Amino acid sequence: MPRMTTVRATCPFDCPDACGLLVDVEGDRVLKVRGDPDHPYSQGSLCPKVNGYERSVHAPGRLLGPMIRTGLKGEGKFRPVSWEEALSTVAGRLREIAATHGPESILPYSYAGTMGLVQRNASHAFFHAIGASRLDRTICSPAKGAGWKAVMGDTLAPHPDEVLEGDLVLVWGLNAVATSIHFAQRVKEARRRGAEAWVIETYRTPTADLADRVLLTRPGSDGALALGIAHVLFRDGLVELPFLRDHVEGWERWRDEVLPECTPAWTAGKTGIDAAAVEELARRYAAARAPFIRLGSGLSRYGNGAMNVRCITCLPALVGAWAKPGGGLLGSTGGSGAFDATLVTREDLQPRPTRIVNMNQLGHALTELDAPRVMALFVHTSNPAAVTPDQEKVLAGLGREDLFTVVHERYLTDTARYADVLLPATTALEHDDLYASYGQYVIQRVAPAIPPVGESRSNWDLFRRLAGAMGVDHPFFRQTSRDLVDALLAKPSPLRAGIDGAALAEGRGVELTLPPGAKSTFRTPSGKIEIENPRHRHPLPRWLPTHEEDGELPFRLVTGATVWALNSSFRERSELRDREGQISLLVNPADAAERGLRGPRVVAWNGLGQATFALQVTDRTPPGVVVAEGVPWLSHVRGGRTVNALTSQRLTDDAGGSTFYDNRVDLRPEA
Ligand SMILES: Nc1nc2c(c(=O)[nH]1)N[C@H]1C(S)=C(S)[C@@H](COP(=O)(O)OP(=O)(O)OC[C@H]3O[C@@H](n4cnc5c(=O)[nH]c(N)nc54)[C@H](O)[C@@H]3O)O[C@H]1N2
Ligand SMILES: Nc1nc2c(c(=O)[nH]1)N[C@H]1C(S)=C(S)[C@@H](COP(=O)(O)OP(=O)(O)OC[C@H]3O[C@@H](n4cnc5c(=O)[nH]c(N)nc54)[C@H](O)[C@@H]3O)O[C@H]1N2
Ligand code: SF4
Ligand SMILES: [Mo]
Repeated sequence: MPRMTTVRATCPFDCPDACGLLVDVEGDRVLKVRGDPDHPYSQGSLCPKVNGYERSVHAPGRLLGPMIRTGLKGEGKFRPVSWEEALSTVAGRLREIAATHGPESILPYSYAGTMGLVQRNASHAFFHAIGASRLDRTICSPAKGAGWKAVMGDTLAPHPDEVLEGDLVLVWGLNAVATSIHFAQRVKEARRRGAEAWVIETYRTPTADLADRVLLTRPGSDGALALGIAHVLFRDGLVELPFLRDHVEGWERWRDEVLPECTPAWTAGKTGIDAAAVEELARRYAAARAPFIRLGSGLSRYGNGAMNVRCITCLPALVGAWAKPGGGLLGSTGGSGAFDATLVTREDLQPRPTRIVNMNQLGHALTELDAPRVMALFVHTSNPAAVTPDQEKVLAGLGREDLFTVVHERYLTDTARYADVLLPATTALEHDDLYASYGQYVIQRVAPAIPPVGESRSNWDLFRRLAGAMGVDHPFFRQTSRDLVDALLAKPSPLRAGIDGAALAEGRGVELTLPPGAKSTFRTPSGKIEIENPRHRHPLPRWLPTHEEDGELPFRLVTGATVWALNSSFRERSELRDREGQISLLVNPADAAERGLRGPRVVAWNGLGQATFALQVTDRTPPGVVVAEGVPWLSHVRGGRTVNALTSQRLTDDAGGSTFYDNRVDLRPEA
């Protein structure tokens, strides 16, 4: 009988918490995944999805061996084959397609099913080496990064624990109770210590229930709210002049040229928040000893997303919050530069620079893009049939008989159903990797807890073998994933100077060392906070409209997260689906009455498609805004179309980001 042992791991999911795990193992089975009490950030607690992750690792639907399609595209019928046959089929078809249509007719598609620096990026070097099209990986929140960067450059974000020292916390466009549970815990703790918390949202999320005050702003109007606050701060002399004079560029021009028209009444007109509440928030913000903003990505997924973030990012400068312990703004810690991922991604292996396809426009790429047409699609670590906007177009592309599609997955996802060759992938408990977080500052090196389940292979293992099968002969591909982890760790970074190397080698979560005064060391070209940014096409932050500002259809559609899944991950787990219940659309009672909706179901539609939801009539969402929480699998819902049948391929103002919340729909009862 094998004995039970316990090993450490990191939660690999695309979640800012990057929790520490303890994994109880017996032989080649994971018995239980639980929280690691020694992890500096998560301190032993996990969300309901990963507390029980052994059920995903050993799920009844886990793909155990390679398969080749026998049924129609999308039908999900396959026959088992050996790895040898699968790899030679893939290598043969890719070679043939590259020879006939050019290598740029091959398109990789991957995102963040795992956040591990090696496995997440494991295919890049291979596709670069064969000259495939490149993918612009912008589905999440690059506009948020661009908005921050326009003002703050590469300044390090404050440590999330600083919120505990804040006396005013603004949780802005973040449903922390669902998506950053350990930050939500810290907000509760800050309140216990006397802080006041405000939530700024488009609807009353579960996180709104934690707050002292909730402001509901019209979708995509947060830039106007920030401009209104700035107007009041200057108008009433509430700004911290010495800080502005010493550390901020362009504040006077902003004050004189942009802010005069951004009165509370103007703000109320744009946001729907009454002018008195704008004044009150501005005064509260100025009076706080240490105001802390935790900025989510919600408000960045609009046609004006980067500008919204940029306007908000100016606020801490006005009150000198960066100089105060517990003050400032935390959007993401992902830009810390703790590791150099280009050691894995290796764009230098390209024979020549190839074209770049924006991942939000996969539908366009598969159905319309030409010169050359996409003839091979290789998907891993993502489920585009479910998560990518303009689902009808994506499905039309995936359904093309002349498209050769390879999918590397753990489950029979909606995308996997369209594969010509379906390859089984490991979970993060079965491969080596190295993790950094985008919501805190802990890093962790992780070794496999169990061997690969069935015949599954890790991303890196797959792509190094495929390189071999395609005759790509470069020493880079002779390394193991452990070698790549070592290489990432071997390159020094100031943030890793003086960390506990022994603990890291042992597999523990280790806190990076933020230099003293990091958040007030402004890493911009001018060395100051750049409210005016001369390199930007809009040198001063200002109001920009959303794509759907004046759209024709009556309802704004917000598509937020659910507690019970992470994008389309965890949908293999029936017990989580049961706890979540039916996928609903939240509709205000007045709107439901006006549209004659009585339930149980409602159809939301627009010019792109339609999707059927359970109707949930609730005053948690204001009139004019309907909300769909979660990104389910198409195979689990009535009608086979989900919320992304209603979202568009349009991009953000900067950085080519997705605009998942910038939609309009109309509603009708299900016939
Ligand atoms: N349980 C769970 N956890 C997750 C995920 C999940 O799907 N489920 N997703 C993971 C991923 S990929 C990410 S990127 C992260 C974090 O993702 P983030 O996008 O940073 O945060 P969310 O908590 O999803 O919250 C976005 C919130 O923004 C709100 N919102 C939308 N538009 C506006 C607006 O115009 N103004 C304002 N003020 N608010 C707006 C939405 O209602 C929503 O509640 O979460 C990760 N963690
Ligand atoms: N309507 C709407 N749509 C959204 C969002 C929204 O708010 N609203 N959020 C968007 C956001 S923020 C994001 S980041 C995207 C995320 O979209 P994706 O990155 O596609 O994320 P997931 O849906 O979690 O799917 C990840 C898939 O990768 C697989 N996987 C995990 N690890 C591995 C691995 O090591 N190897 C391989 N080969 N496969 C693996 C999992 O089994 C899973 O099926 O979704 C976006 N879609
Ligand atoms: S999904 Fe997020 S909250 Fe849940 S265990 Fe993973 S990192 Fe922690
Ligand atoms: Mo994301």
